[in-house]
Amino acid sequence: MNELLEKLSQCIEAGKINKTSPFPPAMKGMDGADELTKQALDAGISPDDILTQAMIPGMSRIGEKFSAGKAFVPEMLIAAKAMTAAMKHLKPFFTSGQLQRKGVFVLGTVFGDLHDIGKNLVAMTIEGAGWEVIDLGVDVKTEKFLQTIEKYPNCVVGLSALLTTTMANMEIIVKEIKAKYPDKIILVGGAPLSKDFCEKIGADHYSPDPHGAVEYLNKIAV
Ligand code: B1M
Repeated sequence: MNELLEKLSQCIEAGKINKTSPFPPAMKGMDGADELTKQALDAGISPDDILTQAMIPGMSRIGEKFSAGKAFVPEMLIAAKAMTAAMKHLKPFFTSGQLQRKGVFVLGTVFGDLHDIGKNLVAMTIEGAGWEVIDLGVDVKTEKFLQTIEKYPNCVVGLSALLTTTMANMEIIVKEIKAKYPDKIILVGGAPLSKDFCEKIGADHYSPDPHGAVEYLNKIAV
């Protein structure tokens, strides 16, 4: 792989945002994701190669480590920040249509539930995997999901719940979405959930972590 792309991929994985960022200490003073993405574009490397050969693999590696318990929330957050710094340079190519997203993922924490740390990690990881993420936030009512699906008819929906009490609200949302859009794919997650619960409420997939969500989305992306 091109040396610049190799370095950029390492910066995303390690959470090296830019030259002045102090983390990780071993990369102090070195160019980070911000500078390297700009350099890659200036060197004539296509935005698509930068995204698919450097950024997404870097984010994917940290996601795999997180899934395996070899990386933790702060490392995921800082990797996502490095990804955002790189993504800033690619935004104009998405806007112009030169770069295509894999799809639209509409995500929210179900109504009655205010927990968003895990949901935000899922959002960042999925965005880092090349999807457009519409994050509806927390305490999201069924109506809001339905309105957003109307706006993005081909989207995949993601629901997060952290409380045993709000798992019941997740079931309401899934049932109402499926009643109106029987083919809509719904992915669910959150600490108290299980595969059995996912099947019971009629959702399509349960993932215990962001990486599993990305793996599933990549499988279903057309
Ligand atoms: Co809350 N809380 N909390 N809380 N809170 C828990 C969840 C709890 C287990 C604590 C406990 O009692 N031990 C407990 C739930 C018990 C239960 O129902 N089984 C609890 C409770 C009871 C409450 C309140 C009711 C407390 C009260 O007021 N009496 C209250 C409810 C408020 C509400 O939501 N209506 C409440 C409030 C809060 C705070 C606001 C103070 C704060 C939330 C801040 C925020 O999110 N902005 C908070 C916190 C921080 C927690 C704990 C400590 C940490 C949750 C967290 O962020 N984990 C939590 C106890 C614990 O987990 N140790 C607790 C880290 C995060 C990375 O993991 O969210 O599981 P997680 O997300 C993971 C996976 O689940 C998965 O990927 C993420 C990354 O691996 N995932 C998905 C999540 N969503 C996904 C979606 C997917 C796929 C994967 O696809 C769509």
